[in-house]
Amino acid sequence: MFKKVDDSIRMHQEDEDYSNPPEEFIGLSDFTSCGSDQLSFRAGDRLLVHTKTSADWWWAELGGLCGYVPSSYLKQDVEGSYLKQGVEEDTSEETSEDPWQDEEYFGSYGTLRLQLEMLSDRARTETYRQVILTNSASLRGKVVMDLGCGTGVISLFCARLAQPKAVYAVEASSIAEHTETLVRQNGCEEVVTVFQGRAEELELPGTVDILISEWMGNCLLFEFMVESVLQARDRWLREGGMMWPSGASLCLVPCQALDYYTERMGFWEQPYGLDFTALQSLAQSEFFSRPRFSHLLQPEDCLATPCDVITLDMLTLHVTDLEKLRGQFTFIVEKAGTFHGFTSWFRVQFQSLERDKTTLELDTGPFSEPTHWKQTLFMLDGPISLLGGETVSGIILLHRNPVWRRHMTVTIQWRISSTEETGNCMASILYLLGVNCNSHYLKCSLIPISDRRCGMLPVKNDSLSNSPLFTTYLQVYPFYTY
Ligand code: GJV
Repeated sequence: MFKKVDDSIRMHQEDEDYSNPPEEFIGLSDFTSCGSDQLSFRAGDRLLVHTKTSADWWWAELGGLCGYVPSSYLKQDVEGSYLKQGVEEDTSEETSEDPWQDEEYFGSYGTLRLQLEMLSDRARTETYRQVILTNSASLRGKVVMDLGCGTGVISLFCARLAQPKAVYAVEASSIAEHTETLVRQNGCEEVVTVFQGRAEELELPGTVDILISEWMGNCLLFEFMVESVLQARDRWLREGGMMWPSGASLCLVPCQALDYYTERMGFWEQPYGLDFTALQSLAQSEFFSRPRFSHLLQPEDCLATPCDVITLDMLTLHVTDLEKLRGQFTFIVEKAGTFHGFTSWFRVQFQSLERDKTTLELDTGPFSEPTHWKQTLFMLDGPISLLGGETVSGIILLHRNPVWRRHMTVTIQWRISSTEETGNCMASILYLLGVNCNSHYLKCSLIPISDRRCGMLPVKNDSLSNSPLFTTYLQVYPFYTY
């Protein structure tokens, strides 16, 4: 049932004939090989693809060397082939596609559906209200920027609960047309100014003292709105100014997900007294190879104490840091249970403007009031029994998509160790934890757009050397929208 990815590739490769002429592709970003059968290349390199072995891995040549390369890292050399044919420079849709997908992105935020979802998330909205309320004295006379203000709720809290000098409410979607009206109807037009447009193109009268934004997506970073926030910070936040949130972290826990597992996998055991187990491997790849967004993890399904795997300081974080983020974890299993997967979520902190006051926090985890983000579940291929005292340790990698800038790939590489001989360490199955999530940035259902965005990213077996490692390969799934 568990198939080793690289073996299946190798088998295919042997069957291949080379009768088709190779196609030229260009590297979209650097790729470092993780084994002798892979080929490293740099962004901009021209590779000859001999065989499209699978959707994810292609057999290619560069500088006389051959090896497997991830297809998602390559783009067709449209320009080169056009020029070869003597056609003028390429202006096809292919190259004019927006890697930020702003039209779709801002289009979706122009609807009340998403605005309602965010506004009616009590834990979220109330945290921002509390931040402003508890800092109201220090906000007096300050200039605030509310980036991605939507309907303007945070700006209105500022104007109503504190006495800022000015609030710049910045919103790129068409909802901004209504925000102006709401500002007026709530009598805040003297203080709040709405700027309709992308924050990146904003022109302001001067710098701001506080930059407030609700930019967090699923697994903290999806949507990568954080890049807009960091750019606005570098351009408009005065020296010594405050960022809200001031800090953020991604949290992880190994967990049980018995109901979800039974619903999607167990079902095929004996529906209506029939044996449908032949569909189980299909079910597994269809249901478990992508993360499950909007999972509500029950506290009792946590197999260990959750931990922060990645933490970000919003004052010092650079846009370039977002390309690759890496975290480590060691979980000690607290009670025996079935390990079905990992669940992740985020926390953000709001440091007080006054030194001695406490930092407020929005925690979207299973031990806090549920939010509209809920949590994200990454299922294993199959359940594993764990005993109390065993450890689950490994690394998590967030790799931002080199082309589709609002997306990223999540890879979790892990192993189980125990003091006793439980057999877990000896398992020779290669688990494929398909945990990509080029996701769902619009907080909605998933439809693939194009195969071109599929791929696989191999992960190096670094940092974990002793016992057998459950190597995790990562499916880079198509991009989703609704
Ligand atoms: N400039 C202006 N408005 C923006 C920008 C930008 N660069 N990026 C996002 N928004 N927490 N993941 C707006 C977007 O239109 C929406 O109304 C809001 O910010 C997103 C807030 C929630 N998303 C999130």
